[in-house]
Amino acid sequence: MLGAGAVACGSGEQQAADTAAAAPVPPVPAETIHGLTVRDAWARIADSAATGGAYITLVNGNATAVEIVGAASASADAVEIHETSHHDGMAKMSARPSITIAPGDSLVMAPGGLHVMLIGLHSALRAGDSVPLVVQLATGDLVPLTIPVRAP
Ligand SMILES: [Cu+2]
Repeated sequence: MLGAGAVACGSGEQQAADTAAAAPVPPVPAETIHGLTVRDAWARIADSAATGGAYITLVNGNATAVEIVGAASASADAVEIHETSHHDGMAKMSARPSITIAPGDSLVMAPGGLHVMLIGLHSALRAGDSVPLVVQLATGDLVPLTIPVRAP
């Protein structure tokens, strides 16, 4: 994914220390960054060393289209934006190198559809944890998010 290396994967030890005193994470209020309003962000509970999924809704309040070209997280080796499709009863995930949101449109991620794939998690994701995620725009702007972990 473009720019996936922009947020270096720090040592796993440091990550564990940073999250040691995890308090319950309150629901994230909608916030607007670079004209994108972020809603309903959450990450799925995951075992250590597994692949995780996160879901966000982005509303483009800009007068122009916004193109998402990647994402990165300090909690995972790599991040890809995937789309789940179904063929002959089989679910298949494919990476989306970019996604364009027209002015006024929303990008809605949900289980079974578009999602953020967290590849090579550095630690387990438990309810109440949070995951940092930086969404990268074609303009070079970054949308930094803190995503709470919960059960689906
Ligand atoms: Cu996926």
